[in-house]
Amino acid sequence: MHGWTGLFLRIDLTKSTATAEPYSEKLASNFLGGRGFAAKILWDAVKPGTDPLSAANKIVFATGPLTGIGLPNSGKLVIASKSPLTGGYGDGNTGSWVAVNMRKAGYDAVIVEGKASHPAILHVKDKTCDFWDAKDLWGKTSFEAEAQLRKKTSKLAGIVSIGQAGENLVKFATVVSQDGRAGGRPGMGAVMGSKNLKALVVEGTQSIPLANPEEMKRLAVEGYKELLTKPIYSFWKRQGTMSTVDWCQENSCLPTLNFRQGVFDKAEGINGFAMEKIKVSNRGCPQCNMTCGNVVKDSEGQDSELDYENVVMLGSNIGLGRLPEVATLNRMADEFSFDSISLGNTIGYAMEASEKGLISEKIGWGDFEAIKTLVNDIAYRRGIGDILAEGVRSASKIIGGDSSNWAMHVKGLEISAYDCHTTPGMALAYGTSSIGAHHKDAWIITWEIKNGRETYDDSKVEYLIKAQLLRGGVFESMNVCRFPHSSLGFELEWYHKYLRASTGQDFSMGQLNQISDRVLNLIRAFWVREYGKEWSRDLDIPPMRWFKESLTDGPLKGSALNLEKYKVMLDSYYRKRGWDENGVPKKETLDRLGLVDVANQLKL
Ligand code: PTT
Ligand code: SF4
Repeated sequence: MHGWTGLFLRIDLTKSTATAEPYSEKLASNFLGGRGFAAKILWDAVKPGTDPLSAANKIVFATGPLTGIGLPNSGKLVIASKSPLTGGYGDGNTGSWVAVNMRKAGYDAVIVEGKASHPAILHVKDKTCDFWDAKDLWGKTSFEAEAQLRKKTSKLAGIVSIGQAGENLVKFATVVSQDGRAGGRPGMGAVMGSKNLKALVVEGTQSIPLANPEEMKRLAVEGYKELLTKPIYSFWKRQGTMSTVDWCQENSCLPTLNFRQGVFDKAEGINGFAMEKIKVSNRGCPQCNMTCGNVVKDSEGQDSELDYENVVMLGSNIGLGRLPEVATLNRMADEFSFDSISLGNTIGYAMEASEKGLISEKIGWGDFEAIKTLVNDIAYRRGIGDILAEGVRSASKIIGGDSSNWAMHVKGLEISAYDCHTTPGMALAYGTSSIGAHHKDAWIITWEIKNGRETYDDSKVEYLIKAQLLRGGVFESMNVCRFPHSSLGFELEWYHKYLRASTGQDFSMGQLNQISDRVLNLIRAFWVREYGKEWSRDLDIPPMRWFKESLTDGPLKGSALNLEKYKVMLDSYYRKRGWDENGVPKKETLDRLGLVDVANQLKL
């Protein structure tokens, strides 16, 4: 095989064993890599009904045929598992040297199962594998853990780790690397914690088998040069994703006070230009020349790496308009290994519950000291923090009142940073995303606003499906960062050339879309299998706040989504995907994609 190493590394933490397992060329060409591999491995190996925090669950660290090759933005790692937050398929895609080193160690994925008897570090170095004792690191932040481990390894070693949120099984704990990259929103950090796995360290020194290494070298250099010519490149280096704050403010979709307002009176205090005033450097994922991580000095004088989502969810959504304080919360999220989006969303929920007298704790909007205390309480599961550590879906069931209407999640995953009171297409993207409410599969909101935000027509459904196939399947499975294409306009043709030089095969767009369709249908089947009798099309409907309570401020004050029209769009979406009226893939759809065994398991 070229392009793929042809090996997975299976780790059993209970038995402290490591086994290299060859996989077939058919698997590679049917699922490509990254998310495709992860979905297939989890479907096959995780028994239906498995407790996500039990030894029986698996966590997969996966790469693809373009990962780690030294072409633009190829240092990305998929981290996937059955999610303790949602109960369905969960994954995230983070930048990490683990991705590059894993390929250089000769593996395309590391599959971890079982549970270590005491806190452990998994260390993979080319063909050797050790289990290090982690008792000195347990209880430390992810930054401290990585710094300590770095002393024992080479400078270029890849390290991903968890902080106290992961150890204490906070359901939205994520996995952190390089003091500011984080991946696995739906609780992948808690899965690591449940396995007593503090960190994964990978060192690799071999070369990745490529069909045409010389051609790849040439194309990689050309690709990096091409990115420099893109008109938006220099502004991107200045602000990265932070320019989205102003765009959302101008378009009434900035999450504010738990997704109520769409605009924030202190937006200028947290926007890209405010960030530039306190910025000290750029950071980024391996093998990237776009380095979109904005490092600033936070209110405690420490470095914090900012992106749009983090700033808004820990800023406007909780009423905080002072960027250095937002940056402190962002750094705390990374240290504890919280997913910052779910953290900000959950704090917003708690503030509203406090305001409405549903909880006795006093947590005022924008009250920085109270927020810091709450963040610590969630990390250590103290008092109300213990309830909030379960995520807003579970918390709303305990806290009650009408709070399930404004617990802002889909399928248990907290909504990321776009208010959809006035964007039905983006609401549908959240409703049908493959991990719960995340924008990674389809960020169609800018297109939607440009092309008529008020409509519920089929063109939106078609555009959404196209975006999901490209972003959620193709990019996640080739496994490279999508920003060169989605944000700078780096043409898709480059990826065809890269795939050819890597694998020796020509993948047409049609073939890539078919792989993507297969992967996304398999993920859908995973949800249906895990939810069983609880599965319902209602799970594809965003929270009632967007339908029943209109925007409370800004030029679009008074606007809300129409539930009946949303449901018509959802029906159309199902038909176009080849799913039945409950959103379950039809037998003929699965058969067409070569997923006959999946249809059989679902008893279709
Ligand atoms: C991603 C999600 C996002 S999406 C952001 S900001 W974004 C938040 N970042 C967090 C963080 O930081 N620290 C933290 N403790 N929690 C965080 N949670 C949130 O996680 C990220 C970039 C970004 S920045 C985006 S959109 C793109 N996402 C990609 C993707 O999903 N796939 C892909 N092939 N390429 C992508 N490129 C971009 O990568 P999750 P990262 Mg992230 C600090 O992980 O679980 O997918 O959630 O990985 O290395 O930080 O890069 O405006
Ligand atoms: Fe990472 Fe940003 Fe570069 Fe993408 S553009 S690889 S997210 S630093």
